[in-house]
Amino acid sequence: MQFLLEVVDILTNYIRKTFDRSTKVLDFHHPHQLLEGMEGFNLELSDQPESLEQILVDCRDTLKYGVRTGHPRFFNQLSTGLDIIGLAGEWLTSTANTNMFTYEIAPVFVLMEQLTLKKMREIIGWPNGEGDGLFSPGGAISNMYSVMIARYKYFPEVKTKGMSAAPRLVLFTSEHSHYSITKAGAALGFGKENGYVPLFVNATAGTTVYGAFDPINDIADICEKYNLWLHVDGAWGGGLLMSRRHRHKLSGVERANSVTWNPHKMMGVPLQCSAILVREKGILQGCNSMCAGYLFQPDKQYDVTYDTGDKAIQCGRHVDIFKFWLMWKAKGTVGFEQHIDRCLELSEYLYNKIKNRPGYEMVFQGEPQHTNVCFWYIPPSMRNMPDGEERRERLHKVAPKIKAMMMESGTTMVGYQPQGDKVNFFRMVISNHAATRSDIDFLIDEIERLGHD
Ligand code: ABU
Repeated sequence: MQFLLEVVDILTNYIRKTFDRSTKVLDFHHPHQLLEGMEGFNLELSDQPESLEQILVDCRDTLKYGVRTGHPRFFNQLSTGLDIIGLAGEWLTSTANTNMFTYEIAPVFVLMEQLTLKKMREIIGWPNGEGDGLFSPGGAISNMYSVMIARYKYFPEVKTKGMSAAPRLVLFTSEHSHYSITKAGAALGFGKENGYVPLFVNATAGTTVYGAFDPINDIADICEKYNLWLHVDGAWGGGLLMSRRHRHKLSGVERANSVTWNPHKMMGVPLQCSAILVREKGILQGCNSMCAGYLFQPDKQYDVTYDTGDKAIQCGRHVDIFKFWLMWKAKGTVGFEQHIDRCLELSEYLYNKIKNRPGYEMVFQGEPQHTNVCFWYIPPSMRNMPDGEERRERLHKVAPKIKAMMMESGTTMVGYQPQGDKVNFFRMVISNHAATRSDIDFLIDEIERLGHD
């Protein structure tokens, strides 16, 4: 008990400092430095047990050399923030240490999952919230589920006879969609050739880099005409369904056959929390069930339809639901709406602040649809350079250089990437409800401080 109390002390100190803006976002070290061992902190495993005092030091140092993703100035990822209720939910989940595969060992969590998924389906707009779903280990796996069940829907015999039971299949997705769609296609035997049979269309609601929303209704019209499975990847943008002001960006989502929606992104739920939601009831079970007799005995004393584990491609499944359910209880639907609206207002503030500011060029014209604000910072020495290859080459190096200095000084973090023919640019995203306008101002000052040549 004493040991646990000391761990709690370490954790609460960490949390307090995470929200203190005078604390750094990270204390960067290169991999070789951490591997060589820091003072009192050695990653090597030992044959002999270490003392509990050393274990406490290991806990403290693990946090010390990590990254504070809940810090109000951490803008690097789509999943940011440290929600205190969600965190309590995660602690409780670990304490319960159970598995989602059967009602037998996770009765309360299984019911919470069912009820929460139904609520999400109602918000999507499927009649009476009917349908199916699961929480999975991340958006990429949720997207993979959608491709699997689409294939099963049209060619169910693939489950027992293999891919030779289906023609050569092809799926459609946009250039800006998440790479997990093509990854799922590669893993599941889809190709890219003309002449293959079209089966599946992915529409992205909130692309990873630009935060763009595909026109779901237009795509749904084509899918209906050609009898194709429509999946909406709302891993990033799904959270906007909670907002009366912004949900129109997913207009038509109720026409999808399946939807990926990651509460661990825009809704601030601690990692991991990703749902695959399906309009047709029973198809997940049909596609994936193997009826393992040692686990899913049909003659248990309760209603075994609550043994939801056979719907999954995993066997053991982590309890991802409790923290989300607890946050929903604590905030109410209205609290999630406020969170989403606030993050979008902050990104609008950033966009308005930099769109005409000397030294900034926006990557795409017009207001961002999501919280993604994509821009180049042009250092003073480059501002009068003519367009051309030399400028492109120099500009390509600017964001990585500023980012490296940011990480080494530990003050803030923001992502960058190239996209298509565009050289490296910053992608600013906001999903952390601890961030304020002052943090946006800080980021701009910091880019200008570090980028001033
Ligand atoms: N699953 C996409 C996450 C990418 C990001 O956080 O930036």
